[in-house]
Amino acid sequence: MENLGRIIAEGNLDQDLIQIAEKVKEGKRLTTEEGITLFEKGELAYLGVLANYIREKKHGNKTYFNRNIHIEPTNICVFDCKFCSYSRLLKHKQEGWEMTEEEILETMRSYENKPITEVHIVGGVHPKMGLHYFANLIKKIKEIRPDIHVKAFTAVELEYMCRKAKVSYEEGLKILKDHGQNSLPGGGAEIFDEEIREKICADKCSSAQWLEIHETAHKLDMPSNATMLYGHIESYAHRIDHMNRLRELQDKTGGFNTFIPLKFRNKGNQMSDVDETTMIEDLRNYAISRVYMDNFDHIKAYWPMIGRKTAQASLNFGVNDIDGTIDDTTKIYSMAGSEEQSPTLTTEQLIKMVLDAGRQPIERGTLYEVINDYSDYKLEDNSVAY
Ligand code: V47
Ligand code: SF4
Repeated sequence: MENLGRIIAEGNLDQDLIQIAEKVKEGKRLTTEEGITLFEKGELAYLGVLANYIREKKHGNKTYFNRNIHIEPTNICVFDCKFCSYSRLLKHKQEGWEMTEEEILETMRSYENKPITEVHIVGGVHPKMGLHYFANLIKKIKEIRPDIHVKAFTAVELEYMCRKAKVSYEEGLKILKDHGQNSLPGGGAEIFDEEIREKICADKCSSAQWLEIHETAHKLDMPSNATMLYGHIESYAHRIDHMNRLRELQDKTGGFNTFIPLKFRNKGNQMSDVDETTMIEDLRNYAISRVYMDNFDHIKAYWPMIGRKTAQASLNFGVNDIDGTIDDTTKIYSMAGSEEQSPTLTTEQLIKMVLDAGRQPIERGTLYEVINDYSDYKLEDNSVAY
């Protein structure tokens, strides 16, 4: 608060940046041009002050995490996204993996005595794993673990499943919901600009379809997340355009929980010649996301992708959620070259990360219901199991 006031009062910054700081202080929404100005002219320290002001106004020091696992049923995929290091085309099937239904259910059973609250199910788009297969799988997962929150299937997977099953998005989502699916993750959004999308992921669901699927889910009371894949061949204007389309849909439905910027990682994919962004740019991007996405309650730094150190630093640049324990159950980012090669954090490590950043660790459910407030946790107690 004081810092924001000082930026405005001192008046020795670029006039556009001072005006933006004034708008932020008054709680006003930024325009497209102002968003682009932040990217072009905003230095990290300035952006941090703005983002922190909003973060603390919305959440104080509260920083959320959860106890979760991922299930990636297959990495065989009919699509060919240029940035993807993880998938294998159907014709190279022998290089990929396909979990059987029994293997997936066994994974769930192996967590029977562990206090996880969420399973995140996403994978490649496999022609043999369709809508009804997945609906029944979710039903069986819920039989094993009735209380678990099932956050499953990106809009890319859903578009394909519904098309193959010849049902509308509404019908398809309703079937999944009736079998126990609770919400949708934010993947597959990439960058909505049609020209860039054509270059990096031409053959999968369009931007309009991604937005329509999320809108339909929200109508059915299935909340969702939103992502943005940044730091490849897009411009700052493309990032702001992406955020505008999400901001508009959020105005309409209010169904998004969290915005998750995803840094492009360049190992082992068809875009390895594109350099990765610097940590400074990553923090700037989090901060601008916080400032620009005024109708999103939460901004998440997904630590298996960005690395735990940058995730911790991001807590001073607008981020208020660092995802969960993961337990080494996802390969998407380790295969793309993340520093986190076996992503696992215990609850205690997550608590320490947040406390060391001077924030308040809160264990949440998927929909941000508070499960445990660890603000007064003493690290030497060693009392949190798992
Ligand atoms: O859609 C794939 C991205 C996404 C690369 O909703 C890449 O809570 C960077 O969306 N470099 C899937 N990114 C993951 C995802 C996600 C992850 C964690 C939490 C949530 C949530 C959602 O991963 C894909 C794509 O945008 N991705 N390859 C890469 N080389
Ligand atoms: Fe398939 Fe998803 Fe990888 Fe694209 S990002 S190739 S849709 S697994």
